Amino acid sequence: MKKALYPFLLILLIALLATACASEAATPEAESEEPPAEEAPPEEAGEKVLNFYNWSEYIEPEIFALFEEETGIKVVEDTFGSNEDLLAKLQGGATGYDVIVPSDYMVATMVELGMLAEIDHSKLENFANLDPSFTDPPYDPGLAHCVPYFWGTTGIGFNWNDWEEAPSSWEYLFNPENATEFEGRISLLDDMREVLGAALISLGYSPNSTNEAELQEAKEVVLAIKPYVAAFDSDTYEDNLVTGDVALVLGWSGDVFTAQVEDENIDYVIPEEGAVKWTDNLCITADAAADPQRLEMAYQWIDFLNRPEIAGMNTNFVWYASPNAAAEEFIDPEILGYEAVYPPEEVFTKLQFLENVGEATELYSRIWTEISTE
Ligand code: N2P
Repeated sequence: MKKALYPFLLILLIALLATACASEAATPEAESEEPPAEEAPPEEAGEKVLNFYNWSEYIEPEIFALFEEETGIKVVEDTFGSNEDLLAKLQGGATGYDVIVPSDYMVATMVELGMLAEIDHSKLENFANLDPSFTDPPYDPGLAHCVPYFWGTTGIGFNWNDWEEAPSSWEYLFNPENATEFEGRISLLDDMREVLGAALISLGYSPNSTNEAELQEAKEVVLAIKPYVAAFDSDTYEDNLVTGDVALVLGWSGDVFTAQVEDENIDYVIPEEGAVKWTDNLCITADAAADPQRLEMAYQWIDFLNRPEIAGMNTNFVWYASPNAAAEEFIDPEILGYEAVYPPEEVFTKLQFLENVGEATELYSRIWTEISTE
């Protein structure tokens, strides 16, 4: 080998190593507070990449490989822990994400802000698989912008070792007398709308209240148990339930069930006063829609996720209910029969969506900051 080639080869080797490390950091399982996708690793010439911004632990990882095998498109996943984090990231200038997963009320906010593309249903072969009760939601009439991905509820996760009867009232979580017993072992979601929403419901108010006095009361409810709270955490509480580091949580249904798969003493209850239900949605960003190639890949990804067998496989992994009716035959009967995943009518009627509260969002943020700093 000629000496003159050495510097060139060295540079090539460094470049290859850098690319390998960078794509390692962007593997689907990697949960990261990494820079936004516009700073994603350089793509190899001709490589097709779709940037997916999803809730943490919210997809069966095998689906990435199946999609890539079939389409040649590599999905790079980055994760977030709350709708507010997602919004802040996009408002902070992240333009690289193609498909994102906001919940109901955040879809409405993002539509208002012009952040989402309109969806052409005729581009989605599997659109017809959706359960009709999901096709005209109040937050996105006629599903003009997004396609429902999963739905679930926000309730109380607990361990039967600590209870004779299920803690089926918000009292068990929010009454400081009960909370003292769980000092340092309570975990609440790191999510202002969910935490204040649950506190508001426990007081008999709407989780969408914009009344300052009611919100102040809700703040006091949360502050009263804060001394016993181990963490405000939306990403690792299910693992902490399994290790026993936390024992009483405000959590999302499927996350608690994935903990139950590890330890059958862990369980989930929707409190009798009612709770929040939510639908998370696959939406194409306005940025992606401006580029025909990105737009096409986004449709392919959303359609793939809506194939009955893929949607079924996804629910079997994450334990969240699927809005995809055709997926049912691929869902584990144990999950389908589980009332806490698919609540019966009398429970369902007590569930409420969080809504876009408009200008009151600032009030929520202020109160949330006061809770975290007090
Ligand atoms: C899964 C997160 C569920 C999202 N880890 C709740 N909207």
